[in-house]
Amino acid sequence: MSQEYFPGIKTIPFEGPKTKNRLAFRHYNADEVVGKKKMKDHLRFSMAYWHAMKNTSSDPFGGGTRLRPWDDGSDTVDNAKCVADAGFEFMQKMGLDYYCFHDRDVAPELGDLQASSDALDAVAAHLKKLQRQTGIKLLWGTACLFAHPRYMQGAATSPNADVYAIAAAQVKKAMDVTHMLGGMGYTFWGGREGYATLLNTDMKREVSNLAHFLHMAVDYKKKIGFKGQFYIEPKPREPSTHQYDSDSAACLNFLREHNLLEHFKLNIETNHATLALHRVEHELAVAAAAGALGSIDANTGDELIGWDTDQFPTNVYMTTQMMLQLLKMGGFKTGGLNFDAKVRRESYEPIDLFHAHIGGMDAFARGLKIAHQIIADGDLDRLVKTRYASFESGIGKTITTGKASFDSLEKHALKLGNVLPASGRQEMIENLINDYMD
Ligand code: XLS
Ligand code: NI
Ligand code: NI
Repeated sequence: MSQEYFPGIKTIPFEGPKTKNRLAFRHYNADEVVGKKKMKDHLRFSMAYWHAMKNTSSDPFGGGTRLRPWDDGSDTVDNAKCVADAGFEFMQKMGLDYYCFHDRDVAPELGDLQASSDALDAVAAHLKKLQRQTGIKLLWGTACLFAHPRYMQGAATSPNADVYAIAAAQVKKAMDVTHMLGGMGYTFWGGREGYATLLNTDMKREVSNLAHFLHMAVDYKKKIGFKGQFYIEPKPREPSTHQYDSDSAACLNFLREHNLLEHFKLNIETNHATLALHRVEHELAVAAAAGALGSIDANTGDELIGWDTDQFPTNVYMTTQMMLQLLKMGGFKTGGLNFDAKVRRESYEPIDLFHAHIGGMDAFARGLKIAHQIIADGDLDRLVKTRYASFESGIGKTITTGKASFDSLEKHALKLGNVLPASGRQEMIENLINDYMD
């Protein structure tokens, strides 16, 4: 790395909650052990290349505002290498151990597929060198199957077979590059895999084509010996009106129906959960219950704006609930917390990228510590256990073990008087959680 792109900013230190230094961590102390693991191994923070390095902060009403001295805007391999240098300098200074990219973030899309693939190879060789120099790893790679006009009507669900073929070729190449870079995963986000109106849509065919696409990806993965984890990232809408991978439950259903579940886990994004009218902890719990919680795109939405604002997560109550779900399932295996988040359009200076990531990392560090303490104390767990205690013996146990029938339950019910469950104690439990929040 020759040029310094963030002059005047040093590696962000941990200084504890009392520091006045805004370029320091108050809570994230990478090597501090929480439970049995270091914070950095619990949280596995990752930089989203598209938002941190490439996003210009344009919005539907105006162009980009962001100062990005590492990008001259040209579609050249040399420019892409400068962006990569800046990215690795940023990750090193931030203490981010992982990154994620789309093929078209790291390298330019050129006139034809071969030229684009060659450019990607050239930049990937540079990324490999930077990974080796810094120890930073690729959490997952993916292909951008939503920006080019050819994908306006979908990629793996396009009504046009040639578009489908180009999408397949693009994913094949992105998988090759991810494999070459030792990527720990590969994500499928169905950017435009959905429809605007059913009037022109053969939904059954589109969904079935999507399943064939993913089966081909599984076959190709085996062929090249790629051992990384495949992820599907649910999102209900935007850019499509209706997306097929709308939420965790819909993805799991699709994967089961098409015999793909053993090959995929989910990459849950907070803002996508809320667009689907769920809380993120719901999406995490649904995925975890199916043994399919793989990774997290850490961000948050704005309750007053109806789109994917991809803001940095700062709400400790939310990160606590997320970490509770994650710790309960035993933590990440291949996944991590990828900051699929962008600084606001008004926050246009490079230093704002640091403030944003510091806030997100501190919020998750606090969430981790609090969730760990809640689990260690055991009060919450005991309350939940008590709530379901009637299923641990007697008639309840015959239900959980599958030994009950309508006949046996009727026999039991006829002996009962008026039955009410115990109070849910929601408010008391919320008060209990608040005890941990200061
Ligand atoms: C967009 C998605 C995207 C995926 C990767 O809303 O979150 O960024 O994470 O294609
Ligand atoms: Ni995402
Ligand atoms: Ni998103």
